[in-house]
Amino acid sequence: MRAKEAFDRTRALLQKHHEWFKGVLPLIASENVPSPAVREALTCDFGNRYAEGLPGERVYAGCIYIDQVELLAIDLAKRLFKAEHANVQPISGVVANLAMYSALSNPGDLMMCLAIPCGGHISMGKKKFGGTAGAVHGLEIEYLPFDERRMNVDVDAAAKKIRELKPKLVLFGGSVFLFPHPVKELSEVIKEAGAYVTYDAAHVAGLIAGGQFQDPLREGAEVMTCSTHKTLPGPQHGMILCRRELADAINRAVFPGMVSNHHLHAVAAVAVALAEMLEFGREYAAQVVRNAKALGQALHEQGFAVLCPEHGFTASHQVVVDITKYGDGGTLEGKLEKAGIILNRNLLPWDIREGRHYKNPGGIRIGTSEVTRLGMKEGEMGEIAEFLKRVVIDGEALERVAADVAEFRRDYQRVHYAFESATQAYEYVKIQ
Ligand code: DSN
Repeated sequence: MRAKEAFDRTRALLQKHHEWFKGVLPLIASENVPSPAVREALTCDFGNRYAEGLPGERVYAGCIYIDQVELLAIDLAKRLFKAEHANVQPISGVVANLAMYSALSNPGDLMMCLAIPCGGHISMGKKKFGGTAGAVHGLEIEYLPFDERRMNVDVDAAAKKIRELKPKLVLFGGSVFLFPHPVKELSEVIKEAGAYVTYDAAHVAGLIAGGQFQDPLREGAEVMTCSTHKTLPGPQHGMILCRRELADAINRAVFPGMVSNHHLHAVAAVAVALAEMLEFGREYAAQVVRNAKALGQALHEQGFAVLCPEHGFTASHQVVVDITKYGDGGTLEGKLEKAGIILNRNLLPWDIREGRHYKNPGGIRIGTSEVTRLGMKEGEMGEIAEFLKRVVIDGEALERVAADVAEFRRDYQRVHYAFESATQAYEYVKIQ
């Protein structure tokens, strides 16, 4: 392909993606749609600059406004999460975790966290699986015992294992995260064992900020890492909140440890998103959780095996469905995509034991953050459950469902819970 052709094709594909997303149901639990103001910040000139170091101590000129914006982002993060210290420089949640590992531990130390089939994230993984903690920082990993029926850490078994193994770090949180983790219940045990209490809030940061989930920093967590684009509806970026005494170690681990350029346009977008969360976060996060509970109930009534029915399905933005009666998560994910329903396959805690694999696992994971941002409420969750049933249970023609999904989506084109909505949620922005 000639250069100009490739140029035109790339730009056309970007526009096609935007058109496509106007007519689908975005249900991936780790994604969200940012406000137009966040998108505007992402296109600003900060993205072409360098600002190594902390505000006021840069080793580059040209940072007058960049410094002020980063200080605003830090201040907003501290206020929103009631944290003693915030570092807004990690460029992703994985980088935030890696910086935390590097600040608090040495290669060869032991960390306890969730196994990936139980909701752990790849950044917590063992070396033999290529996970960041093991393969990049050289941590030994032991799993926190997990109660599969409750989809949560088994407190008694975990306390016993922590006392026995005396890890250097215990990390709560993960990518399948239905219920608050027992930070309060285990903090003392962890500290007595000589370990740091840490918490990966990538998935639930927006719910924490909105006061609708647990509050890990008040429950004993000493460090909380997160990405800024899941329930927290900002740009793709990362952040670390921690106790004052750990601030220097965290700052040094981030720079010069992990980043040179910390994506200054994303820091600006984080500041905008955090300001919007201060204003609208409580209302938004409450609706996200109400929607997830309503979606769990509606799917259950449609005949789906939604996990944890006896616990109200969820207390977060996610529901997880055991889909094995109808096929595997990988195949169904593909079918649903053709019907305009975008979600992802997910391992269930018992999948590996039962011979399933991460590519074709037994579960699907569904998130309600993005559809909530588009203005959907409990009633619309019933309609989403019906669309899923038409594809998965009834086996209806995918094109027919896709057309109905697109029709349904016509009324949900603007981002809510934001200061202004000058453009539509998925409008392609041209600046040339
Ligand atoms: N693995 C991603 C997810 O939860 O979808 C997050 O990095």
